[in-house]
Amino acid sequence: MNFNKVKDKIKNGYPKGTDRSLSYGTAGFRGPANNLDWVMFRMGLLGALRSKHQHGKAIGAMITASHNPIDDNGIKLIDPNGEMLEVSWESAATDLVNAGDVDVVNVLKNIVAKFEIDFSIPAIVYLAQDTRPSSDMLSTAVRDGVEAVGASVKDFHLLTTPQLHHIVNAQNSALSNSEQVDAMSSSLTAADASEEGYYAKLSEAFLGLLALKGSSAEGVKDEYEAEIYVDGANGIGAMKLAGLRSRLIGLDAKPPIIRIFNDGKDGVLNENCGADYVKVLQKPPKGTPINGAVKYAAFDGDADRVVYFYFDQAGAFRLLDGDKIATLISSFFADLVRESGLSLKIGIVQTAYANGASTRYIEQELKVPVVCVPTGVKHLHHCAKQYDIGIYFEANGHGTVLFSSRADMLIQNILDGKFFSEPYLPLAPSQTEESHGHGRHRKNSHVGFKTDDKGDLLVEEVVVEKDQPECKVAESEDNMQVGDVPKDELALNTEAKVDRVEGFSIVPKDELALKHEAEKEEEDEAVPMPSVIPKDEVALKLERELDDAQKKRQSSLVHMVQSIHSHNVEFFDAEELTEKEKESRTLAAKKLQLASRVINQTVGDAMADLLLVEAVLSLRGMSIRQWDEFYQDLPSRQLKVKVADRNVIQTTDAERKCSTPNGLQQTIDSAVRRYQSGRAFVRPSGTEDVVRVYAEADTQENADKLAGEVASSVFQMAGGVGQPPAR
Ligand code: G16
Repeated sequence: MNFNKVKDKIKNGYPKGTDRSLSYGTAGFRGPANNLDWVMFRMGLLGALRSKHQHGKAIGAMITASHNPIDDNGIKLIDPNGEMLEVSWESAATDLVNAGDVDVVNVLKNIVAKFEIDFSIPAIVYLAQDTRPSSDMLSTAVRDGVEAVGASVKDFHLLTTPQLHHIVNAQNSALSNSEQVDAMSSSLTAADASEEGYYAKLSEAFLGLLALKGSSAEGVKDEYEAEIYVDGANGIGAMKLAGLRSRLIGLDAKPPIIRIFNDGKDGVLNENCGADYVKVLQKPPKGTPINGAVKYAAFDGDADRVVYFYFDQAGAFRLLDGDKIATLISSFFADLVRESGLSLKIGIVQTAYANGASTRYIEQELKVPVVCVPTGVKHLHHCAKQYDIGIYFEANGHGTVLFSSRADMLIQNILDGKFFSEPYLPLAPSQTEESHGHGRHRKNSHVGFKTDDKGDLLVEEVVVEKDQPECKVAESEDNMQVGDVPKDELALNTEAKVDRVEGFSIVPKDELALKHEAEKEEEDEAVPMPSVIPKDEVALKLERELDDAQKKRQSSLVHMVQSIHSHNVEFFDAEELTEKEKESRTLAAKKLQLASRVINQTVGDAMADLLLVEAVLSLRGMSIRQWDEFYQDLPSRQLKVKVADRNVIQTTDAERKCSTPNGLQQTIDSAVRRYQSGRAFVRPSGTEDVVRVYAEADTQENADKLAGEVASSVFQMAGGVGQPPAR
């Protein structure tokens, strides 16, 4: 381990640029671009170490500040499976960035020791950047960091953030041959690990899905608007969407007409445009072409978020944010799961920003469970992995859908003509706490049943994932149901069928006892008196053993039936289905599989999400207005407050309450009580130097007033700087 080059580069190119303490925020390091080169250099070092730690697999480094103004920049590191950097490495990143210049090498050595890194392993970092003017220079700094520890760089230059996530995942997946990086990537090949591979994957699946659109039922009008205007935020998303659009040429499918505005030709990145602007200010972006357009979407600066909007008949702006996208997608998947006859557990993950009306709609109308976690895709993503189909969306439009390997397998079974449920029936995920590293982590496992060759019932525990951050899942059993087969009927039906299943090979008690008795009698005859075990004792022992065995079997059966309840598994034989039923289950499975391929399962992706939403609307013949009618948003308002140190605000309960500064939460509570349907919370941003305030209430006026009151309290009690917020 020779770090001389590192020392030299720090001294002659990348001295530390601040005494302020920085931390790996919601999505990496972010700040004014003119003081970030040294951070980038250090992240290049860390990316190389992470790659060595991951046995030389590619690590991604994306230079972007996403929704932030053009003069900011930042870096997001990407793990080998295409997901965000593992949380346990975030603290290593923070330590490395906060070290004084002379301490950097020591911190590197500590990281090598702590994570037991074999420094001799070759490493590679995949680099990409958004369109910011500072991105070229900062990308060079990352490269210098990577190369200073002898690792190599593959530079993809301009990409959207989700494209780089996809490429990293595809590359590592393809390289791992038989050893899967994870289920979602199992079908990816080396050809997928490129920008072209990304377009090919998305467009093939999207066109395949559109081709399954049936003719509308008689009397049902197809209301789908096949034309959409997309605000590219004057960023990378505009450029890459044009690339994707050129591949959307279908023979059997009619792809939508995509028109791009704010394409960067004459506007400034994120200035009065983009998904964040549209969502936070609840107004259309600058340059929205009103004439003739009926449906719009807006991307953010690195194209990992999308929101929709339109103008109603009175010309009023209507926003369909991440919550609305989540409801559209969930209802689509819930329908398909029902139609496919599969027992797949669907769940939705939201944050405190989710509009109260959306949560109510999902729980009460769609009957899908909702979990609330802190802001940041890393939290939502991990939580969504608990489901067979885990859907997560932040209200700001950042989200995706994750399919478990079990879901992939069951869907494929139907496509292979296997309509019956697998004999393997996992129970709801059980979580056991264990002490690990810096705190409490959860080991996530399924307890399941399967049958062996002889049909004997076996119980097994399958560990799904280790080191998962805490994520509470709603316990309500009713909420867990996707299909609606009455529980009792199903239980009875299942019990009856289970009775018929081979595997309960217990020899009836009496027969065994008799057999034993007979043997003993034979022995008694052969072996005279003294060593004979008294007959009654043997019988009792056998009885006890049989009782135990039977109890175990019974409790397995009870477990199995409970499992069936919670997963709504149907036991049926293929012969019991009519050809029509088989056809409709196959069609649903096809749609599920194609939808799982349209979506980018590594991270929220504006382009992939846009295609999925368009596919859902098209298959359903649904207009944006009809989608908007799912539920009415409660009016809401978001504000930002500048304070001297935003970290004086500490939060709890998935950021819905603040624990410091003292008394702030009580002040918020008493303000909330004064408004009908009032709700409000505050939290420090992880991407900007501000405290964010969110409020909702029965009317827009009340939501605005409540937000204003809360913002004033933050300003007064948390060390506001500059102009106090207007009330
Ligand atoms: C990032 C994260 C999102 C988060 C957003 C705002 O998005 O990926 O999960 O919602 O920042 O975070 P905060 O409120 O902490 O500033 P992006 O699109 O900016 O990378």
